[in-house]
Parts: sequence; structure tokens; C-alpha cells
Amino acid sequence: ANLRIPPSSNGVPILGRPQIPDTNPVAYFAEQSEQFPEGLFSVDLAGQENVFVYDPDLVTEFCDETRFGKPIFAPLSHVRDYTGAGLFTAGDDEEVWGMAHRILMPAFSQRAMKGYFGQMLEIAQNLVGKWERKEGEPVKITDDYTRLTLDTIAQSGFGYRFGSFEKEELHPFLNALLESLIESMRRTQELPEMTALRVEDGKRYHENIALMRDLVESVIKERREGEDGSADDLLGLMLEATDPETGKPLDDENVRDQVVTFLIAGHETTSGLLSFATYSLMRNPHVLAQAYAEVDRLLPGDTVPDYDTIMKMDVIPRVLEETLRLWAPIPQIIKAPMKDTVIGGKYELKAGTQTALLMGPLHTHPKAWDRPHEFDIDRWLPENRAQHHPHAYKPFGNGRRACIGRQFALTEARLALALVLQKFKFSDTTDYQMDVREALTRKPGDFELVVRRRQEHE
Ligand code: MNH
Repeated sequence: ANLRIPPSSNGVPILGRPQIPDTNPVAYFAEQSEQFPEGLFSVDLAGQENVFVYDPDLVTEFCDETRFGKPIFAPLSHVRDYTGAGLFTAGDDEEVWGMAHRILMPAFSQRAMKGYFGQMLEIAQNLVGKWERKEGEPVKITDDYTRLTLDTIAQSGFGYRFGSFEKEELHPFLNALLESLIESMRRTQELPEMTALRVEDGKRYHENIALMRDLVESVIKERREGEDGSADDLLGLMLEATDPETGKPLDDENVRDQVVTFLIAGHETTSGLLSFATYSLMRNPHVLAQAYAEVDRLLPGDTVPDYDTIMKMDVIPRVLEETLRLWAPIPQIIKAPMKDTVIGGKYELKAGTQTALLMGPLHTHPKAWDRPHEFDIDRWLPENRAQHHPHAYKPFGNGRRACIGRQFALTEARLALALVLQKFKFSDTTDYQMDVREALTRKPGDFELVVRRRQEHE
């Protein structure tokens, strides 16, 4: 029989001394959550208490920004080695977070999305062009969505062309990023003395960081020296706008850190979303049929989508929302209490306790979701949406530290999925079994499908 694990002195149940795997640690903690119907548990990691929480009512408390903030612990403190005080890795009370947030907000309004649409379309058409040339062949779905999202953020945010669809290999920036993320995660799992002993890895890490920063510095230089030095994209705003509150502009180092941040945060997650959405459609043929019907109604024949068509969609947005529920690309976000506190009326948490909100267990919690593991896009019909628990769905995080790029991601993902479904059918000739790979975000590993052009009335 299963021995009940006793609670720690603060009342939080403890997981004991876990053997945390090297790969997919968040998936491991999500699995362990099944042992704790209390909705939270704690783990001692190298002498540090780490809490994991997923009960929707407890999560509701963590979403109260008067009590909880976003701390910058490992791995984010390591990611800062390349993203510095960019929006994603700045502390709540660093002045530059507020400055950059205020300066950049206008670039993420719904109106601004209309401005990016032409560039989003051009890159999505590059993806379609590549797949048309691959007729009947297997394509690496996740890699091509990564090309799409990286080129889209670089082009619409910074006027920079990666040209990823013109090359067989992924851009070196992506490999440098992947290796850096792996190294950051590894540093999270070991003592600094161990990191110091891995001299070669450390050298490689610094080379990778230099590669990313050099690329970004050349993008900034190009803009400063170029014709349209005053474009109203992200880079234009960062180079020219001053913060309405402090009256100050961002300094050069912070602009560089923001560009690195956006190149990373602006592509990793959206490519994961598109990959998981494609996977989910393959697994749910009745939903796929609804998606095809919507595309054929709104985009008959070779109609080129415009911004208004994308905004009229109903099925595809619900596919994306349900995908974000079951396969949130960011599998956890971290919060910490600002003062000693009590949650759920009985669990004591010390100020600063690192607490992970686990998206998987939260998004499938039986208190909030019927048939939690079923992919059901009708959950997102307006009448059903109104019944949802208010804090059981956090794919974009919470409060003022929530995702600034949400509308950007959803506009880009709607458009890409619509174009892909307008042109292609897929077959899963290898019977793909989901193989999640976690770095800072998660994506399906080695996901291949055979693509074919759709014929009329098919
Ligand atoms: Mn995004 C923060 C998820 C697309 C830029 N993003 C977050 C957070 C989540 C998140 C969760 C909060 C993290 C935390 O609390 O530590 N983001 C997503 C998902 C997608 C996504 C699931 C796509 C799907 N994000 C994008 C895109 C951009 C972007 C696209 C840029 C164009 N995100 C950010 C930035 C932050 C962020 C910048 C940090 C915001 C802040 O703290 O001020």
C-alpha cells in the first residue's frame, strides 16, 4: 500500500527525496502531483524548499499580486546570462522592467497586430512554399514552425530577415539558444562548484551567448545606419521612445537584452503551440474536419487571408485555446510570497518561498474541468467559457507579469494554421507517439508528418 507522506512543519505535504530525472523535470513533478490531492506539495532541493501548486483555489491565491510576485530564481537567473534585465527575466522591482513594459505596450495592442499582418503573411507563405516542394514527403513539423515563428518575430519586430526557409539547416542562432537553455537548466540542477569544474561547457556557453549577442548587435547597428531609422516596430520604439513615467529612454545594453529576449520569447512558445495544435488535430479527426470546414468557408480556393478574416475565425481559435490547456508550452511559472503568509487557510509559506504553478495539473484539475484529458474545443464556446473556474487556465501567466506577446502569438498562430489547412492534408505514416522535450519551454520531439496538397472538395 501507498504510505502517506507526512506534511512538513508548515503543513505542506512533502515528496521525500526524489530522484529528479535530467530530462523533463517539470513533467516529473507533474506526475508526482497525482500523489497529493491536497493540490500542493513541497520538495527539498539542495537545502531549499520548493513548493509545487495546482489546486485552482490555491492558485487563485498565488494570482493575488498584492501577496505574490515573480522571483528571478534559477533557471531564470541563469537565463539572465543572455537576456539580462529584458522583460522576461527582470525582477518585479527593477526600474527597467516598468520602463520597458510601458514603452513596449503600444507595440502589442490589437491595432498594432494589424500592422504586423503583412509580414506575418509573407513568412507563413514561405512555409507553405516549402511544404509544396515537399509534396508526399515527411516534413519535420516542429522545425518548420520554429523557422516560421523565428522569422516572423525578427521580421516584424526588428526588420531583420533570418531567411530560414531558404536554408536546409536551422539558423546557428537556434542552436546557440538551445545549447544555452540546456546549460542554464543543467546549472539549475547542480551546485556552482560543479558548474565551475565543467570548464569546456562553460567556454561553449560563453561562445553561444556571444553568438546570440553579436547577431543582435548587428541587427541594431543595421537599423541605426539604415534608411528607415524610425520604423514604428519594437526596435524603433526601443531606440526612440522615452518612458512616459520616468522620461528616460532604455540604455543600449538594455535594448540589446530586450531584442535577445524577444527573439527567444517571441518564437519558442508559438512554435510549440503550433506543433501541439497540429498533433491534436491529427489525433481528433472530428475537430480537424471542423477546422477544414471553417477554412473552406472563410478562405475558399486560393483566397489570401487578410486580417479581418483571421479575426472572424471561431474553430481555429478554439483549437488553439484547447491546445494551450492540454499542452501549455510553458509548463510552469514561478511565484513567491512577498511576506510570510498562510495559503488555503492552513499552509504556512515563508517570504520568498519558490513556488511553481504547474500548468499540466492545473489545466486538468478535476475541480475545474470535466473529462479533463479530453480534447474538447466546445469548452471554449462563449456559454461554456462563462462557467470556467477563474484561475484554472494560465497558459500566458498572470497579472502584470503575464505574456506581453499574447495577441501577437495568437494572430500569428491563427494565420499559420489557417494557411496550412487551406493548402495541405497530413498523414501520420509513422504513428507518432508524443515525445515531449522540455527546455525552458516544451515541444514535441521528432514530430514528422507527410504533407500533401489538398485537391478540390477534399
Ligand atoms: Mn510570452 C511572458 C507564455 C508568446 C513575449 N509568456 C510569458 C509568460 C508566459 C508566456 C506563461 C509568463 C512567464 C512568467 O510568469 O515567468 N508566450 C507564452 C505563450 C506564447 C507566448 C504560451 C505563445 C503561444 N511571448 C510570446 C510572444 C512574445 C512573447 C510571441 C513576443 C512577441 N512573453 C513575452 C515576454 C514576456 C512573456 C516579453 C515577459 C513579460 C513580462 O514579464 O513583462
